[in-house]
Amino acid sequence: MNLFIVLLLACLASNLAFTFNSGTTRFTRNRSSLNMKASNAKKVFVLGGDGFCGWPTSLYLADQGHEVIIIDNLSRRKIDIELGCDSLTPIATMEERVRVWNSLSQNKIRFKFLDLQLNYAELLNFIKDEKPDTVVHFAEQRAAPYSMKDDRRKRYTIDNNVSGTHNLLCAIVESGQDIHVVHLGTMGVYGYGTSGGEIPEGYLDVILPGGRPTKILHPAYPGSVYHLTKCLDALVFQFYNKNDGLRVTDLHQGIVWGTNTPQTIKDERLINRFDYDGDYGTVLNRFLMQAALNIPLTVYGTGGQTRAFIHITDTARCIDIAINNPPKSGEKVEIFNQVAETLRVGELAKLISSKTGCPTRFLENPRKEDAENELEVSNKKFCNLGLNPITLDVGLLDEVVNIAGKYSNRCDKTKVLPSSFWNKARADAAAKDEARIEERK
Ligand code: NAD
Ligand code: USQ
Repeated sequence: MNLFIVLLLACLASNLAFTFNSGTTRFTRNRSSLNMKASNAKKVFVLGGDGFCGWPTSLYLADQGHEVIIIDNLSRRKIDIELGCDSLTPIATMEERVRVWNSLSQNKIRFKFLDLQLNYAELLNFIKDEKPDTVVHFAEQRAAPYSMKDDRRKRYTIDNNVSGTHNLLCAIVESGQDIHVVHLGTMGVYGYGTSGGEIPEGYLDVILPGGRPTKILHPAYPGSVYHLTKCLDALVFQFYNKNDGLRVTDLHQGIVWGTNTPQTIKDERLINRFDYDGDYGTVLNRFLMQAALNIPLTVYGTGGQTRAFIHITDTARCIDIAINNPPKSGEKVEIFNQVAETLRVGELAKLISSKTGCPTRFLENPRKEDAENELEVSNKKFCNLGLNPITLDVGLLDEVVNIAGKYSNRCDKTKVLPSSFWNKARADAAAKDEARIEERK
């Protein structure tokens, strides 16, 4: 009887503690879902866990009870040095991040410095020793503008991304273990609305000549060398799935926005990366940072480009859902569209401008891309598995503006305009761009 009362009190206390922590932001989850997840706990490698998506995802997965080991070669930090730029937020060293998290949480994480492209033998041995259930693969050069900067960066992006992905699959086969791979792909593998109508999740039902119905991988329409690497990855997955029965989930993610998550706000030393420069900054976070600093919003071309978006908190949730719902043995590569909504770049600028009073500046587009496009994307699979995606919310936009304002002294304004051009014609057009000439005065 006494034992029963003790257990009852313990349950009540844990629920009360959670109620106290929740209710302040829409990021929070209920306790029963946390307990449910803990019973599914897996050993997870997070490749690229020092990056913008990988770091908050690692913390979220640890909070869900998974055993997390981050693998990263810190190349993104080296590229910051190479570009003479830095995250707007002051990110701690990897050692410090891990130390702080482990001092705050019972769900410890570990870090291993390893280059996926260059250290194949070490990767294989680590997989053999640690025997992960799941490998989440974020570890690629992910900026389209950086991948188009020059021949050196084009070659680096192909070598790093395609070889890294291939090494991972090769090592899993060689280890003889049944490991589920969760890979971050991109909406850009489909092009943006080029096949007409709603973009399905990975596969298309088609009728081949002769009236034969079949299912094919959606045609690839990469718009940069970076996006090309994701199309090549997709073929690598198809091959290893067919040949070796590897279980793979490929997540075609839209543009991620936001900075903080419920885990990264626990301590300033856990803060997430915030890229704002012309190469690595993505459109919505850039506009929010520009609004905070009253830098005219940099709309490329007409602003008629429509893209898919997802908040960083949902990135982490989606990965957890994917980990907990692996394809069964013998099933084909699972493909999810990891997006919350689609938005037009010019409309985003208009919204932020009307909210903050920051003017908009239309720049000659540095990219070779359609000036206007419609985009409709299916995200049914994640929604059916319980995702209730965060959509553009003024409160969350404000939060990003506030963070950008707080660290505005760290902004190097000379890094804001685009400095990578898709081809010579785009570079020449930009050179003549009145707005850029004015900027140089
Ligand atoms: P990021 O550059 O911030 O993080 C990538 C991480 O991978 C970095 O920490 C880097 O050091 C590491 N890395 C790169 N090459 C490596 C290698 N050879 N060995 C070990 N580590 C390596 O990028 P991100 O924004 O966090 O994106 C993560 C993944 O998600 C990428 O694959 C990207 O293509 C995909 N994605 C990102 C977005 C977005 O908006 N950020 C949208 C869709 C898809
Ligand atoms: N754009 C502007 N102004 C800017 C920056 C961008 O108008 O200051 C426009 C671009 O021309 C483009 C769109 O906004 O039409 C999106 O550009 P982006 O830099 O935000 O996104 P992108 O280059 O597509 O790449 C990002 C991530 C990449 C991910 C991809 C998802 O860097 O890793 O794969 O989003 S998606 O776009 O859905 O393919």
